[in-house]
Amino acid sequence: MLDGPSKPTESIDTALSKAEKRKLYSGHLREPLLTELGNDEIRFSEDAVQLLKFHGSYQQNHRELRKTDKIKCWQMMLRLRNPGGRVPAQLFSALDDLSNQYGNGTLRITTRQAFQMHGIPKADLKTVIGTIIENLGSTLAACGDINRNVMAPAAPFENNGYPAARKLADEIADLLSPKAAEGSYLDMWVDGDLSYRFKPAKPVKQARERQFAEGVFSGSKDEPIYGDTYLPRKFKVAVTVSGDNSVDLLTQDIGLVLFTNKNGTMRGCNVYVGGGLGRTHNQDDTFARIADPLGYVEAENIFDLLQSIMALQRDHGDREVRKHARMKYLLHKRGIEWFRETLIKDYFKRDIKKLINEAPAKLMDYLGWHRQKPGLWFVGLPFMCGRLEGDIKAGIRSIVERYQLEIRLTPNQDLLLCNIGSSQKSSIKAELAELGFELPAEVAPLVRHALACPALPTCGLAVTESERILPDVLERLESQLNNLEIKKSILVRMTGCPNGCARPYMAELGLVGSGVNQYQLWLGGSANLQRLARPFLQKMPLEDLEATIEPLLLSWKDAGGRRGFGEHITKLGDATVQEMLKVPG
Ligand code: SRM
Ligand code: SF4
Repeated sequence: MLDGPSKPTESIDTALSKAEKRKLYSGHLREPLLTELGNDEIRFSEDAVQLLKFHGSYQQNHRELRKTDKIKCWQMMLRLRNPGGRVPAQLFSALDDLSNQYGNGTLRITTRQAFQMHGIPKADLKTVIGTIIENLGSTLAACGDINRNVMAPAAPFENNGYPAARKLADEIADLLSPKAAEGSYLDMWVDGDLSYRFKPAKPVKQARERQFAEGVFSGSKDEPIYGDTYLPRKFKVAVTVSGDNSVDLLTQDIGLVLFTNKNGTMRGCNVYVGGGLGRTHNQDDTFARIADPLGYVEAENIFDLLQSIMALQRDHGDREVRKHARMKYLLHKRGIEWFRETLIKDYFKRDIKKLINEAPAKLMDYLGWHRQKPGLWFVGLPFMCGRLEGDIKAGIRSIVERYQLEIRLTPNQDLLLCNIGSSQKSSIKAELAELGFELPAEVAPLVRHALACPALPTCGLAVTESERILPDVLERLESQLNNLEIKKSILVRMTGCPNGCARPYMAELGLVGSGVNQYQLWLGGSANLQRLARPFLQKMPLEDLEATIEPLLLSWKDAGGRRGFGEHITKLGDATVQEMLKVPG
């Protein structure tokens, strides 16, 4: 057994919120979860549910099943952490089996490059998480008030800084991994088998030792960087290379753009802080926000910088009102100058340089065939809303197993098959064609970049549909564009509520659930994800979509040129757009 439950190091503070007390008195995310895991109840208590999130699982009450089956409706959603979206062949086979045997038979690629599975009964949770750990996977810190899955470009390119970005994402995942909670995690799911403990590389290990340094140290010997109450809220980091915005960099708590030396090692990073999208309808003090530029930091200081930023948010983030607890609200309230000064003075204790020039950002998706390096290929396969099921899931598994391929998941909810030898290429091509992936790069343009969150029936926060109706919405928009003879495409994203899981506020056309079959209409994001969209209608019935946007589409067409839809909206100006939106009466 590793790091048993220890007494909280902080004094008992009756002013602490319920959420904070739960963390503080849990023995590092252990109780009452561990006890309840062993009982025969079909569901966990609210206290256990909140801790369960840090272990990568959500308790869900299936929104349709609960009308007919009061027992089976209680099920667990499981989320893995796959830094940079990497899933080894062995893990994929295990996940496929687990989803078939214990889950609802599907696997779902998330917008942060991880796999989720749904429908797992409480009684099977230990078997499922234990099997994931035994097969090179982890669900630790996939959810909860802690650093989440670290994103990085999924493409396995061997040049242009991509290997360094992937390496940095892996290292950050280890760097910001909890210490004592890892003990609780292994105790709970693999009976304390320490052989599954994560093994950070030497530089990460050394940086973790600096978590005890003045400023960064939380005061808790058990959890030096997080402290016994962990972070005020979830925390998200992404890494990319200059010009590649596959990771939606500006929506992250910390976004890093990595630059390399001539030999391909990291030279340093441009750093952005304070992005985040979650909001609540009719509460203007909650909002989507894109990150501010913080500056450029040399490679040797990147780990310390990340630990410093996290410690600053740990100490200054709002722990009273969870709706205001993300780091973006700290940036909004105190400003980037205060943030930079406080960071340098109290935590980082070094200078931060000015940003260096970056190539123009592009939303990369890597669909189709690409040369990985001489003699090796990878192929990007499109998946609608990231859902793998039925024959396609079985077919992908068979290919992955027989050719021992590595999978990489993209933030666009697509899947890359990597490490394909030149001699294997034609047979894999033929097998993929049989599965229906004949020309994987030739996806209808609207479908190619569209995203939707799961929403109904699994998400407890969904107000209305998203994933289940996205195909229909795209078909309708496609035929409208065809009818209007518009040859260009639009970046469409949809969610079943304002939390923003499919990052709709960055889209050129965002649909955000605001009532049953009703959506807030967001317009004006950019195709390369550099600008926030703006809300124009609060409750647009979905059936009115085409009629509502038609005047805008026509004016876009009339304007001609190469300008994207989001760009056109911005050029028109909000007042004109508002006037042009035709609300069917
Ligand atoms: Fe999310 C909560 C699904 C990415 C913002 N998100 C949820 C929950 C767990 C619902 C709940 O709390 O009960 C959803 C589970 C639905 C289900 O049935 O599976 C859920 N979020 C997802 C996923 C699976 C959507 C997808 O289509 O892939 C994504 C999992 C990513 C991962 O692998 O870690 C997912 N969620 C995001 C993103 C996008 C991102 O991270 O790049 C955001 C917006 C960015 C951000 O964090 O600001 C996002 N999810 C939220 C929020 C609002 C957070 C906030 O700051 O207000 C919630 C609600 C909450 O935390 O209280 C939420
Ligand atoms: Fe659920 Fe809302 Fe996230 Fe969609 S955006 S998965 S409805 S929390």
